[in-house]
Amino acid sequence: VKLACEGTLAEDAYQALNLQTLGSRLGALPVLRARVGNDPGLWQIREVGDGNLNLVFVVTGPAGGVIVKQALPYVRLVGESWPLPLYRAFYEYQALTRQAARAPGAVPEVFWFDPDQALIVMEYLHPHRILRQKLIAGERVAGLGRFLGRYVARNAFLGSELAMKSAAKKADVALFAGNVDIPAISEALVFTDPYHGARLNHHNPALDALVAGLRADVALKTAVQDLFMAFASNTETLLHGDLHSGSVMSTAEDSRVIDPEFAQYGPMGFDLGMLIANMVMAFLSQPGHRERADMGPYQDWILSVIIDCMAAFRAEFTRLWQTERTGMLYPACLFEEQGHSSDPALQRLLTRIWNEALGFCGIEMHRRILSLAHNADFEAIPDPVLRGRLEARSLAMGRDLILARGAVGDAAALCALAGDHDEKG
Ligand code: SR1
Ligand code: MG
Repeated sequence: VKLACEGTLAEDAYQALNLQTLGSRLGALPVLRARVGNDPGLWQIREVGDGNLNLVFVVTGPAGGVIVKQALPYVRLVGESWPLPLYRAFYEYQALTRQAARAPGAVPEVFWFDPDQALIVMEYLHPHRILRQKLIAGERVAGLGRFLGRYVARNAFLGSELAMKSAAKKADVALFAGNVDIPAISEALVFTDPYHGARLNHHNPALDALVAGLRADVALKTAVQDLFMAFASNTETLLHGDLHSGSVMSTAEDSRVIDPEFAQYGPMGFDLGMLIANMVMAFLSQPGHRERADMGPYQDWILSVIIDCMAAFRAEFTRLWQTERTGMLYPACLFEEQGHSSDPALQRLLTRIWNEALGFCGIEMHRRILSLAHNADFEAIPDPVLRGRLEARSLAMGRDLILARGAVGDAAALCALAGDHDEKG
């Protein structure tokens, strides 16, 4: 499966690229020659992967730049003791092409895919930076909430049988069902490990008593498993699957979503919940990153992103419901064509998505503190005492969301709850 360009690498067997070999191995590829420059000797190559799994190279030269992303045969964060199949790059490529069609302009353009080398050449987003870094630095991004809400709504709706023909959607569910090992990471790290003493877990010792309480909380663990069952069994749409603030790149006014290698079919509320959780954790962690005088306005801006995101999600989902409901679900023949409004059905569906999103949000707020993969929002706070206090707030709010999310009616109520859990609140 190679895209609209000629050429191949000299060898078929997989080899991980490095700074020394990239130029000679990819130097003949027309896509790089056209977009970077004809002479690999003039290319500047940097490895910038700060995620947990892959190699990511920025390759620039006289003609411009590209990103070369290559999967490693193991989890980078852990090492070779945790093997991970290279075929995941195929699913990332498949997800990127679907998302580009469903939310035009929202993801980097893909120029080349090589399944043997598990390698994707894509658009170099510049001067974009990882959103999480911007949130830690206190930088604003215009239009962020609207962009994210629209991206999630379009992918949720257009990847489901609300819009897709059932045969095409079932074939795609079957295709993505081949991506076994990546969902297994979320199944363990998100839904299981935070709630028992799993081998790779780690947490701030200041949280020991709280953590013991959460792990002994049967009602909490049961509610998490209910949501896990929805995640594992409900194939209603194609998810990004890992939509945190490290999967968004932004300038002051432009954003893109990257890294859909965790793409799988799942419940519509999952991406929304992960995204909101990461914004809430950015909000709660602010006392670790700036002085009180600067903090209030910036925290208000973070909450406004959540409000804008949910407003845009609802508006775009509603617009698509009214104009692109071409699948087998909630068909016009049962509603509009009989003179019945489908709006109550839409509102009921949006309420269910919101409720599930809040539950997934609470779980993400736990797992980033309790299991293997933590986030820099908390980890970059040098004072372990302050960090522990803020992490404890995320654990408490996460528990509220998992167990009492029915009381959180909308984004404003969620933001009020975040305010209640805030250090200064
Ligand atoms: C072992 S991978 C750990 C985490 O990194 C990814 O970004 C996902 O969030 C995953 O859970
Ligand atoms: Mg990632």
